[in-house]
Amino acid sequence: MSSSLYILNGPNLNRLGRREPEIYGHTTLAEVESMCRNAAGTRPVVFRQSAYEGQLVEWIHEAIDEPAAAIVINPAGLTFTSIPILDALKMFPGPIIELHISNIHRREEIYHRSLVSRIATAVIAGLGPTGYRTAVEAALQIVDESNQ
Ligand code: DHK
Repeated sequence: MSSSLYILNGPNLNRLGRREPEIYGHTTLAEVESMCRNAAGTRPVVFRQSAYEGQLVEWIHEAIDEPAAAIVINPAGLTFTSIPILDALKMFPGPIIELHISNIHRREEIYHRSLVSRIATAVIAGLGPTGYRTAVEAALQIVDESNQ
């Protein structure tokens, strides 16, 4: 079985669909997960969400140890504050796609400095929930190209 694609989501993303729909849209996290699994095709997907920094760190360690093929991560508010998430991602050998539903650079200044961008292979921001599909496709393309 091919190695998994980890898709990790941070705080408040469990409320997608009900949370500031003018920013994040009406798509629920369950619908996002379904979109990601469809985009991944036969590639196994681990799709998780947590409000807790340590849980996200432990899932990144799981991806490191598997090893997973790639990580797509929307750290949400932890993007801008979490050294532990950055440090964990530094240990992951595969591609890391940082994803934000909104264009964080067009929002309040507090959302402008991502710690995760210091290690991410690529950053996708502002495509709305469909950005997840783009992130999955990009991650798997990088994986496929590296295996050629
Ligand atoms: C989601 C959040 O919860 C915010 O804290 C980020 C990100 C933006 C998003 O656009 O997906 O700043």
